[in-house]
Amino acid sequence: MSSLHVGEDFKITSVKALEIADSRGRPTVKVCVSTRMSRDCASAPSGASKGKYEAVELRDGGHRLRGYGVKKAVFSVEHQIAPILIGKDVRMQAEIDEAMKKLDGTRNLSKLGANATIATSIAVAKTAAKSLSLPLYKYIGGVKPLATPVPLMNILNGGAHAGNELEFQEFLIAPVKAETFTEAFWKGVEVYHSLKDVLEKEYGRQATLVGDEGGFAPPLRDPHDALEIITKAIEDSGYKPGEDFYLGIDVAATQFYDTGKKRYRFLGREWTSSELADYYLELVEGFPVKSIEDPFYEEHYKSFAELQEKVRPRGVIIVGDDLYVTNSELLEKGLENRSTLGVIVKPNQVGTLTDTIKFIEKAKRAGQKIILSHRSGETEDNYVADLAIAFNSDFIKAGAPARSDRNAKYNRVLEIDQENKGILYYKGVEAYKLHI
Ligand code: 2PG
Ligand code: MG
Repeated sequence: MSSLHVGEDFKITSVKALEIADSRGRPTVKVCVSTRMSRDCASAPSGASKGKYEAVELRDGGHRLRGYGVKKAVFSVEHQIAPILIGKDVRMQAEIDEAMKKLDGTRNLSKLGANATIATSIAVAKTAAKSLSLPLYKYIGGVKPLATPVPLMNILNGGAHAGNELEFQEFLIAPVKAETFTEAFWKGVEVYHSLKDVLEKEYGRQATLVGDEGGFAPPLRDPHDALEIITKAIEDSGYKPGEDFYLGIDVAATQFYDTGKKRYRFLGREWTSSELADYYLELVEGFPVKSIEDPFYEEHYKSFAELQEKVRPRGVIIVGDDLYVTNSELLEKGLENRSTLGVIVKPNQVGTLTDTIKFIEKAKRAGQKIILSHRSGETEDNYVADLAIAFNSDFIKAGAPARSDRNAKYNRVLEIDQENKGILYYKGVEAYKLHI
């Protein structure tokens, strides 16, 4: 075959889009990219507690599907993006992503929709990987992948993800003591089931109903109670909290911040940020909580920094999610302020794979811990797992080890772990080791 023909094999021949349903029963965009030899697809997830500065998820509005339809985004893909991508080499990821951004022309991808661009961008990467007969993590990570991340499993749901009274959005367990990801994951599963038993015993069967991310959504209000019951579940499984398992919290504090009053509405009263900071200190003293995500309103870089400084001696990582929305410029601001020691990475917050990579590289250079994350509204797509491996990320956050939209991600890491037996080491406790 002449080299001309080889080039032809990598040319994009079609870009198709489809409206599919996500885990919350809301429409989302699926995109399939084809070359002469291969074809692969990706779909966009969707958040419930979205950051103010996230790239825009294009929704149709109007009456159909309560305004959540994504026909406009499907149109963007098929009639605006496809014409500029067809004929391009599918391996030219950066060029393709740049072309989509230029076509959109806005800072937040509000014309084409970040749901349209992220699904296209990831589908391009998957198709390129397939055309080279490589798994996605190897195509993106090259020979780099060395380790498996610690799963941050959200086993108790609150906030915007559940119908209970808990203001804090997520209570996470991290099985740090294990030889492999596989071993760690199954330890997490054991605790998930013990938690179900404890909840049923203490609050009745209703307490075992689950939230958007597959974690239980019991009728609790106070985060102390949530952490206590999780600690009990860990002990009931025969493990030691603080040794076998660390804990984490995603407060998603913007969700209960009153911007007019400049106060947090929490536990039935109004709180200042310094009162809330004291509350966090109590929690890290009372429980082996080693990560706190979005403890304050999404623009309060200084409050994040003050808390990070206070909890650092205990090895606690303050994590920016809504604070950064996977945006390199906002990360810069956080780095200047020393706001965090960890970042959440959600490709759909920024809209392209290339910008996601830029964000990860920048965060890594600055010594930040990397947490590849799903969204609360998910699909069966598992690309975040491949990204977590490709970038040697410290953690993967994909909800509870239950519901297939969540386990699609963990199962993919299990698969990669099995395929690379003895090659990928499990980060475990090392994931929490601070380098800055
Ligand atoms: C978060 C995420 C995922 P959402 O806040 O970290 O757990 O939630 O997708 O609703 O923003
Ligand atoms: Mg979050």
